[in-house]
Amino acid sequence: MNISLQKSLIYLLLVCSVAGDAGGFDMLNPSRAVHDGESLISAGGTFELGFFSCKELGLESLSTTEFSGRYLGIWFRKIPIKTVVWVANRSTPISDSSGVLKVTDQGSLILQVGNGTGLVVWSSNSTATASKPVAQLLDSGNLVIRALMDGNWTSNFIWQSFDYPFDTLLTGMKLGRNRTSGFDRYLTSWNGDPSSGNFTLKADPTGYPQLVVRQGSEIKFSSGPWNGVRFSGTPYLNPNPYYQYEIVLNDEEMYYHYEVLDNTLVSRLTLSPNGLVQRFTWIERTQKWKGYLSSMTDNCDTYALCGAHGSCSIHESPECRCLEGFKPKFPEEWEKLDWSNGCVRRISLDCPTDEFVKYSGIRFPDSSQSWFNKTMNLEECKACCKRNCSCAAYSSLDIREGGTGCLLWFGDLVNIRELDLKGQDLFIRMSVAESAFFISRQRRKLFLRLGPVLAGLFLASGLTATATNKFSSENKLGQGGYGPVYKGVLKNGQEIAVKKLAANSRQGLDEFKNEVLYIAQLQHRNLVKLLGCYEELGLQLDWSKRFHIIDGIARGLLYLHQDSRLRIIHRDLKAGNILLDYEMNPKISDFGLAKNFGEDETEANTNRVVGTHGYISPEYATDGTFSMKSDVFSFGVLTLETVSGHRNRGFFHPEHCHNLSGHAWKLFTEGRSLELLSPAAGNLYDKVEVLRSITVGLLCVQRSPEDRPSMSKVVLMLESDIELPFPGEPGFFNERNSSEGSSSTHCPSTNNEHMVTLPYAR
Ligand SMILES: *[C@@H]1O[C@H](CO)[C@@H](O)[C@H](O)[C@H]1NC(C)=O
Ligand SMILES: *[C@@H]1O[C@H](CO)[C@@H](O)[C@H](O)[C@H]1NC(C)=O
Ligand SMILES: *[C@@H]1O[C@H](CO)[C@@H](O)[C@H](O)[C@H]1NC(C)=O
Ligand SMILES: *[C@@H]1O[C@H](CO)[C@@H](O)[C@H](O)[C@H]1NC(C)=O
Ligand SMILES: *[C@@H]1O[C@H](CO)[C@@H](O)[C@H](O)[C@H]1NC(C)=O
Ligand SMILES: *[C@@H]1O[C@H](CO)[C@@H](O)[C@H](O)[C@H]1NC(C)=O
Ligand SMILES: *[C@@H]1O[C@H](CO)[C@@H](O)[C@H](O)[C@H]1NC(C)=O
Ligand SMILES: *[C@@H]1O[C@H](CO)[C@@H](O)[C@H](O)[C@H]1NC(C)=O
Ligand SMILES: *[C@@H]1O[C@H](CO)[C@@H](O)[C@H](O)[C@H]1NC(C)=O
Ligand SMILES: CC(=O)N[C@H]1CO[C@H](CO)[C@@H](O)[C@@H]1O
Repeated sequence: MNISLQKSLIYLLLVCSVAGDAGGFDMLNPSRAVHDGESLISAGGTFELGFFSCKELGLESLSTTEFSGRYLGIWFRKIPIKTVVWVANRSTPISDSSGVLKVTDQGSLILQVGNGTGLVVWSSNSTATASKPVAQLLDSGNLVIRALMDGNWTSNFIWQSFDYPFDTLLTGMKLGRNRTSGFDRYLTSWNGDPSSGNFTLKADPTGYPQLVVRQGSEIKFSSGPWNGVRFSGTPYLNPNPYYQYEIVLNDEEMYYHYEVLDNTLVSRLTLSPNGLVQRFTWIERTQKWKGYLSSMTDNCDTYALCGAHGSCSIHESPECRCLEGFKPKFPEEWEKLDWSNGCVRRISLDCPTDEFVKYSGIRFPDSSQSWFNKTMNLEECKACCKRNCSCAAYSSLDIREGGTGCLLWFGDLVNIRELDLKGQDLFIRMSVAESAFFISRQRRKLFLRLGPVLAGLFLASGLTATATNKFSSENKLGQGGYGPVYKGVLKNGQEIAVKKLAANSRQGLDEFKNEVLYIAQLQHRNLVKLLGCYEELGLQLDWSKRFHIIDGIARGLLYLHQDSRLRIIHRDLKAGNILLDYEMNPKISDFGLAKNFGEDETEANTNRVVGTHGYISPEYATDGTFSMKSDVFSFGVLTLETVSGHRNRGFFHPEHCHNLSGHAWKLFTEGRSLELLSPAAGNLYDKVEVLRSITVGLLCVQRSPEDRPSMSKVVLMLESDIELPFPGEPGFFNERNSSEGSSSTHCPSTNNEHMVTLPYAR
């Protein structure tokens, strides 16, 4: 009895001395197990492996049974707050202290109850290829199994706990996958106790690598793609002297890892029970873990808070806006702060002609639907994106060395936020029309004039190519900065110069468009006049946009005539005075000639007729009498122009010499009104709407002012289905008795002074 007591005393002392000695017991072999109450300690004394219960972890929210269940785990040995970094049987705690960890002869670690005789609650399921397996707890916190081969340790581990992470990533662990086998290492949150919670942190294998937190299958956080220095959405994670981190991406593997540079620093990255990715460092002085950073710094870190094509900014309230060039998909929802359905394009894409617009200082969109190439440069990248109509955006892959590689996004762009830093630029696909609004961001209020827009369409429908004889070399006038300039002749004899942007002139495109916009804006007799912009600015004005413009002008005019406190007659309504904003909303401008009317005044007289040919009513031109009905006349002309895409003045038809209004009336009386519609308006149009618009246009250009409707009637006729009167002959309608089929030269030519002018010169 005395002897056995002494024996157990010695045994206890041994255990104690081993536990107290940092250099001690770090290995297991088939003949040496770890019982509950014993532990393995890594050689440098940094980590300890043993049994624990939640009671020891200072967790508060647990039931008593969970409190007392025993787990096999690894924790920081030198840190007084027990911080577990790995657990073997996280979902099956042992109810008593009979657990034993053993290495089998086959090289597998097993955790067995009943003091090594009962149920195996956990197994590493590994098998050694060589004899004499041992398990060792390394100073990195990695529990490994190795085998002895000819007296030497095999260099490869048969198994390692680092391959089966818990909720903590330590230096040297890999978060990611083997691309050959698909074997994935990721973090799973605690669930209050060590059993698996609902959150995972994975290196996303689809597209270009990013870190993604999911709750179940739903994404909660995305770091944004790796950019060679950091993740796009973590601008605060700059290179620092404490630790280095990177994404490793090669044919074999894709993973995130980090290394602590100062080995006196104790640091860990964890996925918290509520799904936050947090880095902690141990502060010796305060004896506490200090949160170094977290995946959630503010609301904008909530995944896809603003929906597709939305952008989050913490400097705005509310946080969400649509990216420039986009508008809320469901404005009412958006107003009520429900941003989940995101934003859609203001002007839809038209793939082969699309352009790209640069967005700076933003977190890149989720890259799960992306494609990358490490060697392409940015130009090749753009070309690649442009070729594939489903490519939504592109950027450099790696921001170092001025940017290398290529990253392409497909599908919706989600999870964009504004960042307070310069850096990566994202180039988003935009229709040419939309991109025009980005050309000079400093000129925020940029409007297009209806005239050039219509003219652009007019030319885009093939006229330029024929006018220049398909850009033949004998018509080449010279070589401009952006490409060749050709001489052309329009069918009415008008000579024009056509600047063709060379396909390979990538650098000039912005300047070219800028010039086009400038000329479109600045119309002065001494400046080169823009006749149209062939294809490059081929704004697609479909029928619904045309009707939107007609109706908008009608409402604007109604406001001037009736709704505003002063009755105003514009007197110079024409396409050149209609400004279009980015949504093609028309705005009547240039009130230089406008005149106020008193309540009872309906008509006035002037000695000097001002205004623009083609839009002036007969009574104003001949008698100098103007009234609201003269504006109505001009509106009628505008309507016919918008429908047809032709200007009234200088209108040419091979078969007759009517003006546009005459031509429209002719078609109307022959029941062929739909032929007036511009082919550029597309095939999808509301026939009734087109016919009503043409009829309203004709009613407005009638010779006698009394026959023309008021603007309130016009709005009513456009917007309702009331019966329309039959329009009479348009003012100035005169068939100059030319014989049918005569050539254009027989038609009296229009004034030459405006020859090389914008079709809608002011
Ligand atoms: C557990 O097993 C070991 C031998 O493997 C033995 O020495 C020890 O006494 C046993 N303990 C209990 C409580 O049965
Ligand atoms: C080991 O294999 C068994 C049986 O296939 C399985 O139930 C158990 O989950 C595996 N253990 C681990 C840690 O993979
Ligand atoms: C074992 O290690 C010794 C000494 O490093 C070396 O000479 C020997 O070649 C090794 N044996 C094997 C099989 O690697
Ligand atoms: C990836 O998996 C394959 C197949 O299982 C294996 O041969 C290879 O060694 C693994 N690569 C790494 C880096 O672990
Ligand atoms: C995990 O998700 C399930 C179902 O989605 C839910 O019932 C459960 O409460 C969640 N658990 C936690 C810890 O959030
Ligand atoms: C990446 O781009 C380079 C250069 O354009 C090309 O040679 C290479 O084939 C591309 N690689 C892939 C995987 O597409
Ligand atoms: C465009 O890219 C997507 C994604 O890489 C691909 O599936 C599709 O086939 C490509 N389309 C064309 C026309 O190249
Ligand atoms: C129609 O043509 C005549 C003759 O060229 C012209 O005087 C008149 O202004 C034109 N009508 C309109 C509405 O422009
Ligand atoms: C056309 O000519 C005929 C006679 O040839 C004449 O009666 C008619 O008035 C002319 N029409 C116009 C609009 O001048
Ligand atoms: C037998 C059993 O349920 N073992 C579980 C122990 O915990 C691990 C997770 O760490 C599970 O994968 C095992 O299934």
